[in-house]
Amino acid sequence: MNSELNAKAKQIRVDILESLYACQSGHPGGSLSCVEILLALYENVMKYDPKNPQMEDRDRFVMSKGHACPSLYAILADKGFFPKKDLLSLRQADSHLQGHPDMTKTPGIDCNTGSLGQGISVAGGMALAAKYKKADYKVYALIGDGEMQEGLVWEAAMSAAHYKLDNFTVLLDYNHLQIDGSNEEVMNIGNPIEKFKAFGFECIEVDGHDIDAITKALNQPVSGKPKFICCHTHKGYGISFMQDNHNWHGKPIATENYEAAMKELGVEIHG
Ligand SMILES: Cc1ncc(C[n+]2csc(CCOP(=O)(O)OP(=O)(O)O)c2C)c(N)n1
Ligand SMILES: [Mg+2]
Repeated sequence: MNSELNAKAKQIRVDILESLYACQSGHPGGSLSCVEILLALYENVMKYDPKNPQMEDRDRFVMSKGHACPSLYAILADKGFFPKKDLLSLRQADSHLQGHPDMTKTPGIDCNTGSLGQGISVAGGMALAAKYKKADYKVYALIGDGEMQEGLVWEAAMSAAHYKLDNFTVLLDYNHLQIDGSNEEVMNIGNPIEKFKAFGFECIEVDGHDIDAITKALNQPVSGKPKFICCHTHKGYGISFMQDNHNWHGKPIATENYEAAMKELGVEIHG
């Protein structure tokens, strides 16, 4: 594994927790579970220009599980879309970094999301638009497993296969937990791979915390079909007391928890 990118993943986790601690709200669990997925996309695969966020032929990323945007904000700041200090204004009324992604405010955001199920649908539309325009950009959407309970996800999947969107990749953050329990308890989603396969996708399964494996899956060529990458992850990954614990889906981080988390990430806190 690439040790430089693993070090970056750790730094992104520090940035996420600092921004969430500063605003005393937001979603730690789902933000921490998708760090490696976003790093594979933004470090290894996607075409974009932080100095020209609207570049016509950029690849598009849609954070369909919009509540996990602190991880996307941390990566966009790291890539230079906006200053890193902005991360500490997360969720403030006058900040461009709102609790859910807003394309009218934040450089590098291509779609407003937050209402689960909508992002993947818009992303499919963007991929279809690229086909009509004969543009060669690609579209990537990240969905949550709880999000798969939304009917819209399946309308998007059906149409992506119908229109043979081989420029469209759906990544699943398969952490088995949603807002107040496991998927199995709340609403069993069954086998996501079998489902997306049945809907006409090319399906690949990877360790969702292995940046190289995710990158390889993203780069695997497909023709005439959309791609589905099932990323096996842990909610709250990287912080022992948050990991695999749905109680950390969305809650303020108390000072003792923040200090313990920073210690686990090897960061000394002063003052
Ligand atoms: C349509 C809709 N219903 C409910 C919510 C509230 N909500 C926010 S996150 C969440 C759970 C999502 O779980 P999952 O997709 O598994 O996300 P992750 O585990 O990656 O955080 C819910 C129900 C919402 N944002 N949108
Ligand atoms: Mg989940």
